[in-house]
Amino acid sequence: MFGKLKEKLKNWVSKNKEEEIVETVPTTTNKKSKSVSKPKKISPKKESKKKVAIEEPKAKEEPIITPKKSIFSKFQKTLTQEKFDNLFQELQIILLQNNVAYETVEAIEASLSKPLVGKPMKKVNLATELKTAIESLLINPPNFINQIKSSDSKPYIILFAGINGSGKTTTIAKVAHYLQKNKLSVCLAAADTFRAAAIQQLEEHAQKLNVPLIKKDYGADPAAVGFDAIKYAKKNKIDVVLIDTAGRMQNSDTLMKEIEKIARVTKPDMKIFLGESITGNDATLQAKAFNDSIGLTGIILSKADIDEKGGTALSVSHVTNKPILFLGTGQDYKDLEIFDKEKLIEKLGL
Ligand SMILES: Nc1nc2c(ncn2[C@@H]2O[C@H](COP(=O)(O)OP(=O)(O)O)[C@@H](O)[C@H]2O)c(=O)[nH]1
Ligand SMILES: [Mg+2]
Repeated sequence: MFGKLKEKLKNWVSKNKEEEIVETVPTTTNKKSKSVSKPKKISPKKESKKKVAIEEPKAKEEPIITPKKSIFSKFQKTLTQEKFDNLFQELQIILLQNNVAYETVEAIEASLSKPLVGKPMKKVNLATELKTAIESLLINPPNFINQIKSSDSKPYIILFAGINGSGKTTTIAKVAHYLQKNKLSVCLAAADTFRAAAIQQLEEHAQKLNVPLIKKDYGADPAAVGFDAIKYAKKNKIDVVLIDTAGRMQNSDTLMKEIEKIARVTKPDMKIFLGESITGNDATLQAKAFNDSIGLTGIILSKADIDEKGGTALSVSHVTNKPILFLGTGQDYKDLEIFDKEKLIEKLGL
């Protein structure tokens, strides 16, 4: 994750640091004096002394290094609003190109400008301030297993929703595996009755994981499948019911009404939106719409393993005010990473 973004941010930070460039001033040809014939770093103050020392008849052009006239070294004392705006303009493009949502970019601008504008140039640490600004957008999730184990809900019901292909079914299998590893029993509800293949796909996972699957015929009422699974879990003292649902676009009224009905009937303890990390702003908009419709508990972003940009992971919590619970990092059952904002920030390399 962040392959592209990390590099761009690194460039932005180093470009805007006080740098040095080579300027040409006359100096001596005396080869014996290494200190004079070699390019040397000198400060603007020392420069005048240097010029006196090199006043010799056969002077030739030789480079010396002086501070570069970058945004941070125009010999200004403070970072003005205007300078900040220039500086941020470039960062804004980088962030938008890497899938950070517009309103999240605005939030980063607001939290960056506070500590930077009016601050002495020399004291500005762009990387640290940017890291802090991004960190403030992220939410660490509560402990998933503890939440389930400490709940009075028996069984504990988790509903998964999202658009087609976002990774719901695969993630349900991963979560079932994770719950099993933590000594919680699981059953799966095949409430994606839209496609026969979807029921079969979940059935294959149920067999591999050795967990019960509750299903009805293709085309059956998905809410009824969920209801039956809960009944089964109660009867068999199963700890957790994971409800798979059909993919639906957030702008389909009928299908959004359907997921609302499933949620009404099954009364989930957790409602999880499955988003594809790589789809960027689309995933953020979808999460927002699903949150408005059913009120999400949290988000799982799949395909983080193939996301070079990473902006969705930085935006989705800020836009919905809901935590990312896990990141999907591959197609195996083990490829489910508990979301940890410190770990994510570390990957940004700031
Ligand atoms: N690389 C990668 N692929 C994933 C991940 N999660 C799901 N997939 C793949 O995405 C495709 C769609 O997943 P599926 O679970 O069927 O999505 P659904 O339509 O939402 O149920 C499948 O080919 C999965 O193997 C992930 O975290 N990383
Ligand atoms: Mg599916």
